[in-house]
Amino acid sequence: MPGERYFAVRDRLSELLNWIGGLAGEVGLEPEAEHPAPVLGQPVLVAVLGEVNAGKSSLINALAGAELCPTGPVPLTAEVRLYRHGEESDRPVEPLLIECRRPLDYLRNFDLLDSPGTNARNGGHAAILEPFLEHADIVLVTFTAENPWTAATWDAVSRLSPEALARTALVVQRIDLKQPQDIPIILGHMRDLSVKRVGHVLPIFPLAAQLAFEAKQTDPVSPELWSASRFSAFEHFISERICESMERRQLLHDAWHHAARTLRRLESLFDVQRRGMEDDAWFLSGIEHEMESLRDRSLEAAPKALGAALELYRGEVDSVVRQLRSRLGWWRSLGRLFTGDGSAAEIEATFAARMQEVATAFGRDDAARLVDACSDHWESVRPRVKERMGFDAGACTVAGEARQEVIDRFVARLEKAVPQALAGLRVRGVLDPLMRRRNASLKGFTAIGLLLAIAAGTCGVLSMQQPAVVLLGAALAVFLLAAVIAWITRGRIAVGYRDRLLAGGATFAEGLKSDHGEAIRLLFRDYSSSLLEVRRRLASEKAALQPRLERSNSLYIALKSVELDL
Ligand SMILES: Nc1nc2c(ncn2[C@@H]2O[C@H](COP(=O)(O)OP(=O)(O)OP(=O)(O)O)[C@@H](O)[C@H]2O)c(=O)[nH]1
Ligand SMILES: [Mg+2]
Repeated sequence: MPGERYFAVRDRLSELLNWIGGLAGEVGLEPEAEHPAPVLGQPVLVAVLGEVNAGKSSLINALAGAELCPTGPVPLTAEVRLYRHGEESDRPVEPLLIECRRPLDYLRNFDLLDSPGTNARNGGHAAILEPFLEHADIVLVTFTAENPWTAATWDAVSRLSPEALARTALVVQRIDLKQPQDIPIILGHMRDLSVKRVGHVLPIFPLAAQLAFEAKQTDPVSPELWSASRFSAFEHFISERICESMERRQLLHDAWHHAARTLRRLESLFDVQRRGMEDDAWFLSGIEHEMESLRDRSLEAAPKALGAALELYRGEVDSVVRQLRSRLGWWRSLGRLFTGDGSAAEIEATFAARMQEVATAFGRDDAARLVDACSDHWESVRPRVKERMGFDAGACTVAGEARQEVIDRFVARLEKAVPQALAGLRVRGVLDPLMRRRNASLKGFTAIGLLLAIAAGTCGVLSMQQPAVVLLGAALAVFLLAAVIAWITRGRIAVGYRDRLLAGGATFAEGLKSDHGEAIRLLFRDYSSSLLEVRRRLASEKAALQPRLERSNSLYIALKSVELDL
């Protein structure tokens, strides 16, 4: 196909323009109104004119290598026919102008314009032809070897503008009908006429289009027919015209510069985006740092916060000791001498349960306080993210609906620490020996008192008045002594137990300390996941930018390689 070199560069360039346009569209790069993308796909227009029956349609068929136009010895082409690529159709555009679409590859690059003869009866087509001749890339004026001096065609050549003439070549058709020695004479004659009509010699090609057509139909192309058609020099001329056409070259240069400018704009856009992302990452790490320092401050304040747990602990100790005191009352103690005493275990169990409650209550308050601090901080983060990155960072992951769950997790973590903290107090089994000793002495006194009372009763029955009174007095004295001892030991046991428990307060708080710290860390880990959406966005922006940068780099390299072919 003539002009293959030009079409190859054009196609490569138009492919690159498409890719660059696609990338620009993807990243929302606005097209510059003052620099519209040049249209490269415009096919080369070859217009053919000449006398009726000169072989114009045959010339077009030979160029396309396909039977596009009807040909024959009688006048056949009655209107201007523009052959273009597309689904097969013949559409009258105006009277005497038909647009003929054919699905032929050759027509992707060439628009071929066939015309009725310059001397055809209906001369109306001349006006239709004129604008095409002015804009055609190549104008081919066809003569026959039998009669190359036809006046109507030479008149048409004379009427061409200087611009059109610069793109015009003369074709002497059916050269196969002439003897080789006649050809130089015909050409000489043509040259003289050209000088006479247009002031200079136009390019002249003697050829036999029908033979060229036939040669192209054979596979492989028949060298005898091809050489006899003398089409080779003619197609070479068309190629040169296309490749050297100033307009076409300018179009390629414009397209190349357009592509290069769009790539430069893309690169600077990517550069701005990259720097924006770096700033965003810096901004994000600033917020992470704020979260970490809030966590560290909370960890530093943790011992002070545990002071509140200590207060609760003391309150609970007082209440447990009160319960112990009431259990050690005289009558209740006396009653248990006969039923058995499980008070020590019960009090210890109560104490353990109360400590669990202490941990729960403290955990709830402390977690609520920390969640509020996080929530306040997040409310200061959200507008900053919106302003800097242009989207809403969403809700705080430890506040709102998640609040209760976060508090429960915090509390559960502290509650888990209670058995360990209690074990550290070493108060288990402390009460039991004291209670046993007290009960044993109370039992002894009660037994002696009862024996004395029984003896007094016996003496009374035996009418031994005096000893009965003495024994009863002794029994009462023993009971009184037992009551005094019960009262004293109750106070001692209660005070001793209280002191022991109070002394363990710090140990209890210490036992909670590491789990409390861990609970704070976990709460802040949950809080830091509030930034997940922001991190995800930034990561996806980065991930999208990298392949775009690579695409733009490879497009730049491809564009550079096309520059060498321009
Ligand atoms: N010997 C010979 N005959 C040719 C050649 N090319 C065309 N012809 C014949 O010339 C006659 C006219 O050819 P067309 O291509 O129809 O000519 P045209 O200029 O399109 O004719 P109109 O459309 O009627 O004006 C036909 O009979 C062709 O067979 C050629 O290279 N050699
Ligand atoms: Mg014709």
